Amino acid sequence: MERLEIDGPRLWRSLEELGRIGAYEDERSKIVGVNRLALTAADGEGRALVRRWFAEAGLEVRVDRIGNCYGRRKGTRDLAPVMSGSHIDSVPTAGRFDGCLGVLGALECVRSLNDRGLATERPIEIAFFTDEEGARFGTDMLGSAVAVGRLPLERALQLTDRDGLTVEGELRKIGFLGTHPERLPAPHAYVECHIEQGPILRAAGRDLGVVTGVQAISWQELTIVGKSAHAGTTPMNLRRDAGVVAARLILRLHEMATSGEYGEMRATVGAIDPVPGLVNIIPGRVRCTVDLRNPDDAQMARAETDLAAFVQTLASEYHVQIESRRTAKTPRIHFAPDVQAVIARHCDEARLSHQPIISGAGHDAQELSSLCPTAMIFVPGEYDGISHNPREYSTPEQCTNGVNLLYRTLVELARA
Ligand code: HGY
Ligand code: MN
Ligand code: MN
Repeated sequence: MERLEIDGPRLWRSLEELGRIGAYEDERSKIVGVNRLALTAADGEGRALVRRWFAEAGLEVRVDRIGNCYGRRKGTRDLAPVMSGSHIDSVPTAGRFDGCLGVLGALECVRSLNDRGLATERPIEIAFFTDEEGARFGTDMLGSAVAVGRLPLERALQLTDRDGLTVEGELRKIGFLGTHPERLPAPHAYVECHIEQGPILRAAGRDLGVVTGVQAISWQELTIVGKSAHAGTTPMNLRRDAGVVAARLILRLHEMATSGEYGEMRATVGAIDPVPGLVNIIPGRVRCTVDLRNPDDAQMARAETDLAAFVQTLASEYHVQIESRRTAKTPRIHFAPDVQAVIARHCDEARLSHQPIISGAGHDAQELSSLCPTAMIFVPGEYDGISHNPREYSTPEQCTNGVNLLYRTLVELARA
């Protein structure tokens, strides 16, 4: 079969059009970023646009009870579909590619099949999943985790954001509280195209990455309760300063991650909210988040245990209470070698350089891997692959290479 090619400019136009929804100008860098935080009006607008594109591509569209949106292209035989997709919700300071390349890339594969009038034996199903980022409701891969049964629907619908608004209420508000059952029947296979979001492929001069799996993720929210008091009159020995405890925690996490004692661990305290947060009052409360990543489950478990012990020593040393709430936990994931092999073979046939790479970020694919053989294609990024930042950027050529590989891989897997 002559080489399958997508319409690269059409893919790029779709990325640009979706990227205009929730666009904002970063006041410092003047770079245009994207803010389509999960289930906000902007996310709703982006969802409506992509759902319309699914319908215009002739897909059978459905929305499930957690707001996941699927589009199915019939096959010549009624078999389990080959699936592809990702997310279009974003962090508040995003670029145009994280997640969107995977959803619009899958759509471009369908559009290209339609252009050629090409039938596949297996149906091809594409999707965008709800709240992959977890930035608003606190746990990542929310929609795909419900679809595969890792998270119960009721618990997911009742999650709340900082203002106490629920997932269910916000889905209803944007018109995506669907009625279709949320548990996804096992696809035949799942392949996701995504930007690497890191420096490795670009630095190695590789065209693409064949993703071997995803590192373990552990998120928790700590609430440190000391005592608010006057910053001037309160002697140092009488203080119960929650801010100092948070600072000790941040430093300890940095030491743990850089010491090598926990393997290739990464640690981030991304959110720190001191209360009352005023210059002349000792913070009596601090809410902060802990994000741990580790490619080794045993090292992750050791780090979590040691962190919990350290938190206890801080509590007694500073006479504060510290409460920990786990908000996300996923193990190290290994993707299917045979799906990776199909991707690598198509890279070789297209004379595109590639290398195996583990994903530093979480993805919907890690949830789908519990249902079916799964793998991912990574596209390099410019500026050290920066992501979760308006500077996120992959070139039209890098995106076209990645989606061409997705296209060829899906068509091959769709042969019964
Ligand atoms: O946090 C992550 O790894 C992903 O961006 N949700
Ligand atoms: Mn993503
Ligand atoms: Mn992301």
